[in-house]
Amino acid sequence: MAPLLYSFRRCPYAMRARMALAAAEIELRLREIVLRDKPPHMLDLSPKGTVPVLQLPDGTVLDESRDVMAWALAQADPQGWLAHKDEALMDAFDGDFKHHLDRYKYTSRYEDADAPTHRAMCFEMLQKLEPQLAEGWLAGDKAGFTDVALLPFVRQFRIADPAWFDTEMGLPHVQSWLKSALSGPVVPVLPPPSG
Ligand SMILES: N[C@@H](CCC(=O)N[C@@H](CS)C(=O)NCC(=O)O)C(=O)O
Repeated sequence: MAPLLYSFRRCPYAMRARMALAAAEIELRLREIVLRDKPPHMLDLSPKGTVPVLQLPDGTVLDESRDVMAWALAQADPQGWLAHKDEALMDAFDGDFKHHLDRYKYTSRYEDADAPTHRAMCFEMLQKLEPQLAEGWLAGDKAGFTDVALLPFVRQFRIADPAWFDTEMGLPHVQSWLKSALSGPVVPVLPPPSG
């Protein structure tokens, strides 16, 4: 039986998992969920209640997106993504960047959040990536694990204010990095920019 993936279409963690699973050409049983109505079976597998959750045929459950990516690419890594895996950078984006991104994008959900301040914090982190992206991807001219892990968050950052991102932000390497990922074919195509 094929592995079972619980996913939420717009979740950046689920996106990175889906991209690695697609790159590895893993056949899946895909269950897209709604976060406010989580399937009991998903919660049985992983009571913490976050997506993605992958159940392997032997019953093993992976409920951290980077573990799902690593498992998928251990099965097949035709594009050599495992050659570049920067844990510290991924920690920074899963932590600080995501923290500020949520407060920039969903400001009204947070008391005292100030969108320009949180955008500036995200911008600072992207500014540090700009020189590293001169050849197209974080580790040179080929995409890697870290690119795939970070890009869904950068996609969301753009969606919060596409006009600002496209015309005022600057950072041309960051912009073309996201464009390459959105258009494929190096990275399996991210969903269209709709939220
Ligand atoms: N560290 C987890 C984070 C996953 C996560 O936080 N996913 C969000 C959706 S983007 C979630 O499921 N949140 C639960 C909820 O909103 O109820 C991972 O990397 O898989």
